[in-house]
This record gives sequence, C-alpha cells and structure tokens, in this order.
Amino acid sequence: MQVNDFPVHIVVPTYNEAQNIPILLDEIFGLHLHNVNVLIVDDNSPDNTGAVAKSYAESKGFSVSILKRDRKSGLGTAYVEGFQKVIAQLSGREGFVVQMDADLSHDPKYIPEMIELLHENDVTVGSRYYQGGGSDEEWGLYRKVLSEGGNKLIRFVSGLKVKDCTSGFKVYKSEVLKKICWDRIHCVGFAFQVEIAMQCQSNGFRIREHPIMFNDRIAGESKMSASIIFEAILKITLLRFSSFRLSPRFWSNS
Ligand SMILES: Nc1nc2c(ncn2[C@@H]2O[C@H](COP(=O)(O)OP(=O)(O)O)[C@@H](O)[C@H]2O)c(=O)[nH]1
Ligand SMILES: [Mg+2]
Repeated sequence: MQVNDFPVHIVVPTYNEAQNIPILLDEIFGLHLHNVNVLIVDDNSPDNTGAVAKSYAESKGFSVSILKRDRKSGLGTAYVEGFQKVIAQLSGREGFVVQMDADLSHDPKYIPEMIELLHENDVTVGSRYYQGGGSDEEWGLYRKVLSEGGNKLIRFVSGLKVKDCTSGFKVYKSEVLKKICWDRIHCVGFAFQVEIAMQCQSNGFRIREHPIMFNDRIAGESKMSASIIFEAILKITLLRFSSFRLSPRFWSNS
C-alpha cells in the first residue's frame, strides 16, 4: 500500500478542544496528503468544539465531518462509533485509519511515516518508549513515574508486546478494524487503548512501533490521574485472566 494510493481517515475524539482543533486541522491538512478526511467525534462540548471545527473547516475547504453525540460518553465509545462510521463509509474499499488526540500531544507530522510502515505491517503505534521517542522535558517526576510506571504495569498484565501499550496514536489498515470485535470492547475510557491493542495482537496482526515525541497539552485540561491508571490496571487484569461476565456498569469510566 502506498501513502498516495488509498484514502486516509483520521478519527479525533473531542471534548472541550475548541482552542486546539483549528491548529490541529491546519497541521493535518498542511501535510498535503492525498485524500485525507477527518472525522471529529464530539460529545456536545460546552466550549462548542464541534461548531468551531465545522466553521473553521468550511472556511478553509478542509474535508472534515463531525459526529455529534449528546453527552460526554468517554473516549473509548467515541472511537468505537468513529471507526464504525469510517468502515461503513469505505464500504469494502481499503484505506488507512488514524486515531489521534485533539490536544496537539500527537504531532500529525508522523502520520506519513507511520503509514509508510504499513507496507509490511498492519498497525503502526506512535511510541514514546521506542528508541528515539519520548515526552516533554517539562514533565514533573510524579507525572513521569505515573505515566511510565503505569504503562509498564499495564504492559505486564495485558501481555502486550508493544512498549507503549497505552498509546492513543495509531494507524491501522482498514482491514484490521473490520476484524475487531466491538462487542468485546468494554472500557469506555483510557483503557480502551489497551483493549484494542490486545485484540490486534491476539488476531495476529503485525504491529510496529514508530518513535514519537509526545507533547504535553498546552490548552485545556487532561483527565489523567493515578486512580484512572490503577482502575485501568484492574480492568485489564480482569479482562485477561478472568472469564467472569462483569456488568457493563463496572467498565464505565469516561
Ligand atoms: N468525544 C470524547 N472525547 C474525549 C472524551 N474524553 C476525552 N476525549 C478526547 O480524547 C483525547 C484524549 O483526552 P485527554 O484528556 O487529552 O487525555 P490524556 O491525554 O490521557 O490526558 C482528547 O482529544 C480529548 O478531547 C470523551 O468523553 N468524549
Ligand atoms: Mg491529552
């Protein structure tokens, strides 16, 4: 698959990202990739992210569509709905599907290189922990330990081989997403990243990491905390080692 041969669909979940979204769209469309389409999954953001994105895209002639949901329902379900919409749009044709955050933590400049790697792989993971990757220097010790320690623990309990198993920056061949069993995705929040990676690995897809520098968000607020990481560890452990059927309520963390 050549970068220029197939459409590129970029799915971006948003909640209160009105300040970031115009910058992100400029950066994405500034890459001048062939046939790029952005799908923003917005949960009725109080700061009007959806409307801001729509009018900005129209003023610039960017190919952007908005999937508007009624209320904040979590990053995981935003991706599930976004991916399903893209797969339906492709209606059997091949394409590349990118997932990335709106807060400028994931630099779109990596997208072409990540797509190139799909010549011989099925999924590319933008990785902070692969040689050459990293995070903002300004991260405090607590945040570094939380992020790196959490990632290592989750990697251990999930059995994932990728070093950055919580990365939210990935590119998939569309055929990969067609094989994902959406009914088996339980995590509404951040642990969704681990769950989808686990399905990619267990389906035998070739997963390759590409080093990225992860930028801390400048505008808006992050929701990451020690309790969210420990909740993710607990859920992933149960997912891997238990055959219990847990009520959907148990999994909800948005
Ligand atoms: N649609 C939707 N997007 C969300 C939700 N929670 C977070 N996001 C988006 O998911 C991305 C990652 O969230 P962020 O708060 O930056 O998480 P962090 O980087 O892990 O702290 C950003 O683009 C957020 O706007 C949600 O409930 N619904
Ligand atoms: Mg973020």
